[in-house]
Amino acid sequence: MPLARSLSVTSLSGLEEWDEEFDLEDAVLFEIAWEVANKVGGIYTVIQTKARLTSDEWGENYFLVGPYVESNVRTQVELIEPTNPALKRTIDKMNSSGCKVYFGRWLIEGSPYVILIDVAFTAWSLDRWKSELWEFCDIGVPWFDREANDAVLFGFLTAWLLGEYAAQCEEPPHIVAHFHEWLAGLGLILCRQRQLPVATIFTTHATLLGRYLCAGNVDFYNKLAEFNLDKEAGDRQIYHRYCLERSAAHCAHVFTTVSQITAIEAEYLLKRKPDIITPNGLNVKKFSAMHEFQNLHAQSKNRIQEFIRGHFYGHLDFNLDKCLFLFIAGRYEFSNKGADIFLEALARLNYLLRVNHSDVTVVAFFIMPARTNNFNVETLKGQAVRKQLWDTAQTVKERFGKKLYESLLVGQLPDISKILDKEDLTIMKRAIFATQRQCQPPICTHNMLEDSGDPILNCVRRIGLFNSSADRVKIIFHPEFLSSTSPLLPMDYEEFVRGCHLGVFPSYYEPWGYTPAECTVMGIPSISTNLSGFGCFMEEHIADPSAYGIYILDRRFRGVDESCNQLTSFLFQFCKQSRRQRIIQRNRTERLSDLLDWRYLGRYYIAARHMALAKAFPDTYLYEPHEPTSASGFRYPRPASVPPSPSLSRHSSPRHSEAEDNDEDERYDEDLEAEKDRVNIRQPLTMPFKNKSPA
Ligand code: G6P
Ligand code: 1S3
Repeated sequence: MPLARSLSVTSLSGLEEWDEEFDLEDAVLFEIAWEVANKVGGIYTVIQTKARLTSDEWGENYFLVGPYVESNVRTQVELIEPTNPALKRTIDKMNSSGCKVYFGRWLIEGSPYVILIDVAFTAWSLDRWKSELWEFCDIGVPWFDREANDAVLFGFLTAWLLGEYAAQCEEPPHIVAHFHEWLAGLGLILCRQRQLPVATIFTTHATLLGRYLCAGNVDFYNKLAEFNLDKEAGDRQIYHRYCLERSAAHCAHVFTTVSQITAIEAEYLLKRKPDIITPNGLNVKKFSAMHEFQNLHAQSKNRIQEFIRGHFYGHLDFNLDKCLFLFIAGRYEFSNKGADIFLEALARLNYLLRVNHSDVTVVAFFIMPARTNNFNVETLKGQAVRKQLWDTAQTVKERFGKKLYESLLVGQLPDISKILDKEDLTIMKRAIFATQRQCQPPICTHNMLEDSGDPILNCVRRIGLFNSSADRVKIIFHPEFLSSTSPLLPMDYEEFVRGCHLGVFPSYYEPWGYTPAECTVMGIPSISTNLSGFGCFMEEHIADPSAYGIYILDRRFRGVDESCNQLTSFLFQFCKQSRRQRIIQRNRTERLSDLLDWRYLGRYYIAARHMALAKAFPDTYLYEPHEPTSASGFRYPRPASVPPSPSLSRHSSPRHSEAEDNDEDERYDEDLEAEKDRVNIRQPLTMPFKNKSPA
């Protein structure tokens, strides 16, 4: 018997401390997902951001497998010849048997190898493979479900690839194949059915039934144990997809999901408890200067303010310096993403700001793509008017400057009363007249195709927030993802997030939720919920999340109205903060970014692979589960420095002046304290699920 190699996860204290004995040299990792080099949703972000870390660990033995989509390949992939001889033989053999398999480097950080399979090219095998599927496991895929047909083709082709690769290796290989989501799940089922020498992992990023049930009007979390699963899946015509998902979860050596909340969902809906949670990380960019992200906030905020100047032309009766930018962004799932309760809370916030005579104005952006027919005229006009005012100011300034210069040349101070002549005044008056406007600034920036049925617009109509002068809360619905080439708001998503003050994501269904995580690593506070994977993760690892700008809304144990009141209270408290308090809070938020870095969270993926190797190749690998120690269950402590609540501010004066608010020295004091607060996240964390050591 070969020497058992120990795969220890007891040293979760840092990747550099992984057991020296552990030798991956002859093991090969295939990671298979429909979103490899193919952006559809969040799984793309998982794979793309994790690639660098996984490439560092597996080097030449790491291969991502995805579908071949020509437009993606043209922009993201450099096609090359495979360097691994067994893989080259595999691809050649498949291509000579009627497949089209491409090999290349994905041009992202870590430049991982990608194997891209053209599923349409092998569509001639679809019926045969579907019958085979029916014969061996009674799953019938209907002809009209295009996505499921693609899943069948992709599944048979990936299993073919893995089987052929195993056959082409001179020595028996140790293959790990990590499959993401139901669309890739059939490949895993076939690996087990064909008894291939492959250690398999299945990760679900959201269960099919969970997503469908939540999108309807169902009290999902309280009814988890009561659903008649087959019937619910059948009623929604997704029974075959559900069967593929559930079989993949059961066939896998190791089953994982992205959060504790989705683990509970999986246990009820897929009937298997995940072996380990693999939370989603990000590639955290560290700035050399500590305040760079604060400066970036100020720069991006200036650009958003410019947009606001145009959008509200003629109604710019609020102080932009006292204006807070809030936003919600994501796929347009009105209630799943919590846009419904956000709007309701904004209406309540508007009332509170008005009755309290607050001088703060809130602009709430909704960035959710819907069907549109381009930008609307009124919105474009706003930016044109702003540009014209700017040009007018420049023209007058130039004329003014010239007169000033000429006067100084002859040794005289100019006559201030004459420095602006009649023409200057006429140009300026004309420009001011152009800013007159009969209507209110628009809510929506685009012409909506389904205006009368649109849930956001209908809700705005109901709550009556129409951007009127009296309203302290203004709403802008941008039903398209942001782009730096937009004629309206030329910013990409990252720049926009940096310029905002608070991200609001009160989701009802959110297995993980990258949006608040992205805010965190950019140092922007956010609101998430205890029904989102991110919210639960932060709640578990931070003693006082709101002190760090991580507000977690209770949507699990409260009714909708109560959650809405809590959200209103978060928003109102946030509006009461002074600039200095916001700066301090952003510093704290940014300090959490290590917690969301793949360099740290990647260890859960490593543990999952070790578990799978030990289960599939027990003679060669041994998995030693991590035993909780006193150091596990690590939490970020409450910050030692000043609390963010205005009422508890360390300043004795009841109200800060603007001068104080702008006192940037405070930032540095806070940063010195921050160093004391900064904790070493390389300490071990509790592993929520562990498997047992092999007998
Ligand atoms: C950053 C900048 C400061 C600026 C502040 C505005 O911290 O470095 O110069 O004053 O942002 O913060 P606010 O929360 O008011 O947008
Ligand atoms: C899913 O994508 P979604 O936005 O459809 O997977 C993401 C990555 O794991 C996750 O962040 C998200 O919550 C899920 O919903």
